Amino acid sequence: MTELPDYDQLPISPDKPPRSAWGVWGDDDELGAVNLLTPDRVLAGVACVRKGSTFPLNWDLEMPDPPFYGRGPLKHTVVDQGDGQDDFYDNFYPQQSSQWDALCHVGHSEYGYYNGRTPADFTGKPGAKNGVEHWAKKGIVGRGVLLDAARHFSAAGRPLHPTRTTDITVQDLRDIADAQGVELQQGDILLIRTGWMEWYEQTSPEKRAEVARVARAQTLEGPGLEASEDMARFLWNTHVAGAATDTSTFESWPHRFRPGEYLHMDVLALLGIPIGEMWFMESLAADCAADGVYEFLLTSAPLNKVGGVGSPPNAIAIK
Ligand code: UVW
Repeated sequence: MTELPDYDQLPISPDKPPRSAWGVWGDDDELGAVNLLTPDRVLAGVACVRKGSTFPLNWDLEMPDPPFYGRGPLKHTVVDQGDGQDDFYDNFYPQQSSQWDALCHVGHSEYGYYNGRTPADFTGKPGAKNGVEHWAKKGIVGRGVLLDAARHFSAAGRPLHPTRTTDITVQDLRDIADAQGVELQQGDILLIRTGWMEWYEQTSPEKRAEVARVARAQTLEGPGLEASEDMARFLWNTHVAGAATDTSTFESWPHRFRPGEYLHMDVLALLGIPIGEMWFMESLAADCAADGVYEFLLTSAPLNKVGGVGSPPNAIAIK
């Protein structure tokens, strides 16, 4: 197991930003917490495979529909080549549906992007920094753990409301893990289900159009992780290799785009922990509720695109 500094010992040297993990894996590192996916973590994931059930975690590529945050709808063309069919995509936003946010997605307002990169480094061409291809070339494989906040809060008689701002706190995560009888380990890939996607799938086209409108105006309300230093400390000290939710964002909505209150800055940019959004967890969560087992092998093969800012996770949970 890699020895890592505690959150309150960060940074590792005074020339790095406060509360940052910059330099922990080297000044040129572009993997961030994916470095924690060592062979022993792959084996820890494999040890969770007991019944051969598979749970793909990508949502439909066309969902949400309409898209959020100014991202465009995917255009898919099938071409008859005479001897068979080909197809191609236009207007493909890799962050429009299920996604990993790469380390070049969001920077800290004062200090910039993970390990001191700047937008000039994000050319999408050879030599680009912090792109998703680094995770693609390594492969994201390890033990996954689901914390089903939606079921937990419902059972407690206070269901999470899909269109109301609700912070899932560190204490909530600890309580859910305790209730589920699962313990987080260094290098885990953490999935948190709020039930937002279950709700979205049942809404009308009119409601979906309205949700997209308010998301664009940054006035969308919804549940998610509490954006706080406490949460950043928890994610770092747990030493997760990545964390994902089933919502259109990671933290609760609306965002407060300020350091210390915006996990994209504090977790992605400063700590180098991959953030996943809109992961499809419904079948997995139903199975976990049925058999009481919340750990699994998780594999994810992001797009191998130089300088990619995000990617469908192409993730599968295997139990
Ligand atoms: C938001 O938090 C707006 O989502 P994304 O990471 O997809 O930009």
